[in-house]
Amino acid sequence: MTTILPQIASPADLHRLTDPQLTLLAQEIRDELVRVLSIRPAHFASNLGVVELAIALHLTFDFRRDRLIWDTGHQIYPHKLLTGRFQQFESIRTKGGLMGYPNPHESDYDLFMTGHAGCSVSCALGLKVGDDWLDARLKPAPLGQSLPERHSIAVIGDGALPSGIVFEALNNAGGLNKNLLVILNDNAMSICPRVGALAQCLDQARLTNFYRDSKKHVREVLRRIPVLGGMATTAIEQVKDGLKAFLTGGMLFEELGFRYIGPVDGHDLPGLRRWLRDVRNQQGPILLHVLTQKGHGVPQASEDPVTYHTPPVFEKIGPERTIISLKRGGSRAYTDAMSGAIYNAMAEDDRVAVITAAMCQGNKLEKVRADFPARFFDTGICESHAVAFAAGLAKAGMRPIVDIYSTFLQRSFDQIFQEVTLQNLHVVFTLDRAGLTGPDGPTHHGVFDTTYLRLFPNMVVMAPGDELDVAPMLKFALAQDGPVSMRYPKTNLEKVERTAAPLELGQAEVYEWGEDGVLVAYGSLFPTCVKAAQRLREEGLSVGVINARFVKPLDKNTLLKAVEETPLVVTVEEGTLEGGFGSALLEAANAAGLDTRQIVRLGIPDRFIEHAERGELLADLGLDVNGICGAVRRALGREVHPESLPVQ
Ligand SMILES: Cc1ncc(C[n+]2csc(CCOP(=O)(O)OP(=O)(O)O)c2C)c(N)n1
Repeated sequence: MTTILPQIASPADLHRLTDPQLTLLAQEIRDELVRVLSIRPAHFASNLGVVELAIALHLTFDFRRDRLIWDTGHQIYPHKLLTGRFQQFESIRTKGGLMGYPNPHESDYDLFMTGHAGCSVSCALGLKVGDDWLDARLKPAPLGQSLPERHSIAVIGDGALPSGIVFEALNNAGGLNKNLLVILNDNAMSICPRVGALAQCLDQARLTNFYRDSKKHVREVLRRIPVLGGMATTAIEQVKDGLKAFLTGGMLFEELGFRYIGPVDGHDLPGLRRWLRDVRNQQGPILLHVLTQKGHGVPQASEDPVTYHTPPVFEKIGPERTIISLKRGGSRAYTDAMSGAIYNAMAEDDRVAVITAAMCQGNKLEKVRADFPARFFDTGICESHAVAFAAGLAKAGMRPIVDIYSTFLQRSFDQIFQEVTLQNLHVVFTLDRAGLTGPDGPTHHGVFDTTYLRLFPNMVVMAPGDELDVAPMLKFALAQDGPVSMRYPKTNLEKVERTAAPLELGQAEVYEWGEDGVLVAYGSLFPTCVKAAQRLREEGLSVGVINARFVKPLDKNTLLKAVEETPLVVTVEEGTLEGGFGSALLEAANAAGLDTRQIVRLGIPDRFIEHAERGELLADLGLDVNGICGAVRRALGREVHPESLPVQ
């Protein structure tokens, strides 16, 4: 029975609760997470792990004034439940409902809309510097009184910690010597097991025996240090912290100018509150190392945090929150086709290597990792490094495939420019989740890549029209000389029955010509266009379909012929209209001196797209069969009465 959680309208209500009630509240939050996430796939294990931390933070600080940034934002559910959103929680990640990430439109307690990892320390530092400056400048304190300080806190996971930007921020913060609190939420996991040397450094603190021994050892050493008053006490405290950092793997942070405190137990609520009260009053940048367990409180989730990072819907039972079974879907997605193609390419050619930036599971590369461990590289959440590293591999003569989600590849824009395309190196980019990613929303939709990749000279930019194009396209990409990219959507595989034309550089595949117009699909919406053309034919309109395959180089012969010879050309893409495929055709037609008025572009408009199921979003944006047919009818002046339309 949930009794306490419904009474928490804001964090202020937490102060009325006794310690046992707070413990009960933590349980109720976990029960609510299990209840809602059993019917709706969402971030699960990460949220179960930060329940006590969220409660302790809201009890210690006042985030109406103080600042709190949850890095990435995927672990923000307990925070949402404590900041007045319990009643709407069931709507999370559905159209019109709560977002699965922080959202300032939902609550003043969410400062930034985020979903990409690594920026929390930078933002928290910026807030701290800005608040200090403006508070001092705009609100001079009356004589004898000082304004309470606004605290600024970043909570960052050990998976996000190795991102380059985090170290840029730590370095900056250590230099500025501001009162910034960074809480390292160390659950020993990214989505997959964490990787790299920093992981080993943090493991040092985790090794139970060592940790226990070192704590005993530290306590012993510290006990012998005499307690003095005033300045001397502070100096000795710092020596103590330094010693502890050395023994527990926190030296790195001390070197960067942070006072390292911890590791402390992230599930001991009273203990956590004591630590937070303590660090609240300290000066200078502090790193509080908190150990948590991903999936805490749900046995299956803590035993298998990879599966339970974002599990499919599941059945649950009883007070122990035992999960009976997961309901996995049977359909194959584009990601499966691509990871299979990557596997085959690696089996055929031992120069082929694959690089993922912490998304082995998302990219379904587990089998590749198991069978080709020497050519599988997980860089951690370090997309910029991943791309420059791939450039190095390519220069050495390897055939690197950079397998990164479209939205996350944005991090490496400059490395794509300088290290890859400027050098004309043969790096293959496979962009997963390109297009509308559904319930994750604006932070994760991969809608900009066509635009930002077609900017660069030397780059081949292409997209499979359907399942039949995926494997041949990867083969084709690996046979090229310079940089090549291909994008594919977050959806189940679709197939247009045909004998697919062989792939040739810069050549579109003409599926069928039409007298009244042609739909030119770039990528994922090719099967939808085929269905739309079919329906229009049933209405008496002869509309053809072209599977464009390439935006760069663009198939000018075929596409400009369509512009010249048919009354209407409709470009269809699951990407932004600004500088996308349709723009490329307009540019080419204009350069050829053609009349461009009969070109209609369908795609994502110039605004950020909210969260909802991909199908719902496509329909809202006129990118489903109805929407495409409607656009053709409108352009040809053949409006049909809505009642006469067949039901889709
Ligand atoms: C730039 C970027 N790359 C990849 C991701 C995908 N991603 C989301 S959460 C996550 C793991 C984060 O691990 P950690 O920070 O330790 O948090 P935990 O889930 O363990 O609490 C990853 C890789 C992302 N959100 N942003």
